[in-house]
Amino acid sequence: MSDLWKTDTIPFVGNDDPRQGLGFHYYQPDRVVAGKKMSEWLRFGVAYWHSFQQRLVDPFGEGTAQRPYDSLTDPLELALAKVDYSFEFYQKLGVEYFCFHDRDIAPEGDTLRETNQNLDKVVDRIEKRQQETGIKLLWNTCNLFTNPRFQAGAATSPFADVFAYSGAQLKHSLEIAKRLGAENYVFWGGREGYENLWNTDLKREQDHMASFFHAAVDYAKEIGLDSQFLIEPKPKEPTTHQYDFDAATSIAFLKTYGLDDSFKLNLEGNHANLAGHSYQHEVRVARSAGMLGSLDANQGDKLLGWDLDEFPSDLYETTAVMWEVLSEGSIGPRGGLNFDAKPRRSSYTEEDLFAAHIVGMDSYAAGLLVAAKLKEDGFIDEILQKRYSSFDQGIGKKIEDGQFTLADLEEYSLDKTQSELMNANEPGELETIKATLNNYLVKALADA
Ligand code: XUL
Ligand code: CO
Repeated sequence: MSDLWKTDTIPFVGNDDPRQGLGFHYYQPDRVVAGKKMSEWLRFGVAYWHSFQQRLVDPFGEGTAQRPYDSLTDPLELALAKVDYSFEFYQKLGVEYFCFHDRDIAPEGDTLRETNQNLDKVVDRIEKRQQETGIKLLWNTCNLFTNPRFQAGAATSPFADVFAYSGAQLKHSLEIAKRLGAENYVFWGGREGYENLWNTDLKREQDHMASFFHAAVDYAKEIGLDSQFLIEPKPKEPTTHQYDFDAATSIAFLKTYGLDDSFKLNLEGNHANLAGHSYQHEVRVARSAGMLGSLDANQGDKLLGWDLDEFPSDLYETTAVMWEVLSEGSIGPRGGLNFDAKPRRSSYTEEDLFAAHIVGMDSYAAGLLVAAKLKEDGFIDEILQKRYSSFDQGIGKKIEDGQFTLADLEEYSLDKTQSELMNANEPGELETIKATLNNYLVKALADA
C-alpha cells in the first residue's frame, strides 16, 4: 500500500512550486469564485467503473491496474471491498459525489432475481457508507451494453425478450436511484443504434426507445423518484451509429417523442469530439435549448479517433466549458462534473489514480478561475453584445420582434449598394480575441 493512501486528505499546495506533486494547485473547495464556492460550481464526481471496476484494459490488452483488493477471489467479497475502498478514496480526494452502473458494483447471477439479490447486498453497503460519510450519488445508470444479450441493442434490440429484460433491469436500477438519493439518473445508449441499415428498422427501433423512456418516466412517478433524468449523447462506439448522436440529435429525439420535459442532457467531452464538435459546442447547444443537465468531464487525443476517456488537462477547453457554466449560472439544475476518465494503462498505481483525479479537478478549478475573470471583465459578453447590436434597433429590432415580411426586407434592401452592405459588417477579430484569451489564461492563473 502506498504512503499516499495513509495520508488523510490530498492537501492544497498552491502554485509556488509548480513541480510539487500530489496536492491541489488550484482547487480549494471553500474558495468563493463568482459568488459561489468552488465545490458548488464544480460538484466533482468519481466514476466507479473506471476507478474501481475496470482495470485499465484497452482493446488489445488486459488490465494493468494494481489495487489492494486484487487478491480477493469471492465475487461478492470483492464487490464489498471495492465499496469500502471507493469511499476512502472519495474522502481522501475530497469529492462529494460518485457515479456507477448497476453492473459495476455487483456480480451478475444466473437470473435477474439472483443478480438483484447480489445488487441489494452491495447497495446496503453503499447506503451505509453514504450515511457515514455524507458522500452523495451524482447519478447511477443501467449497464445495457456489456453482456452478450445486448449485442443488437437493449431498448432498440430487434428481439422482444431483450427489450423486456432491459426494462426489468431498469426497474430495479431506478429503485436503487430512489434508495440512494441519486441527484440524476443517466441513460447512455451504447448499443442503441445500428451497424447497418439493411437489417435495421430505424423508425421502429426509435419508437421502442421512446416507449422505454416513457415507461421509465412513469415508473419514476409511481415510486416517487425525483432524480433528474439525463440522456448522454455519443455518436458511435461501440455501435456504428448511435441514436443519441449528439446534443442536437438527442434534443430533437426528445421533442419528437414528447420527452423533453422529463429529460436533460449529460454531455461528455470526448463524445463531443467523436461527433465532430468541441465540448463547448455541445454545452452551448444544450444551454440554448434549456437542456443542460450535467457533465462527464474527460478529453480525447487529437491523434486518435476513439473514446480515450483521458482525465482533463487542457486548460483552454476547461476554460471554455466553465465559461458556459458561469454564463448559465450552474452546470445544470442538479448537475455535477463526473470524471468519466481513466489513467493511462501505464499509470497503474494508486498514486496514479489520485494524480489523475487531481489533474482533472485542478484543470476545472483553473478553468473556473479564468472564466470568472473573463466574466468579471465582461470581455466575451461585450464582444457578443456589440456584434449583434444591429438587432437592438431599427430593422434588426423589427426582425427579432417578428414584425417583418419579405416585402419589407425587399423595400429596405433593394437600393443598398455593395459597399453599404460590406460596411454593415464589422471585423470578427478572432485572432485578437484568441490572443486576449491566452493573456487571460496566463494572468488569471498567475494571480490565482
Ligand atoms: C461511454 C460512457 C458511459 C456513460 C455511462 O462512452 O460515457 O460510461 O457515461 O454509461
Ligand atoms: Co460518459
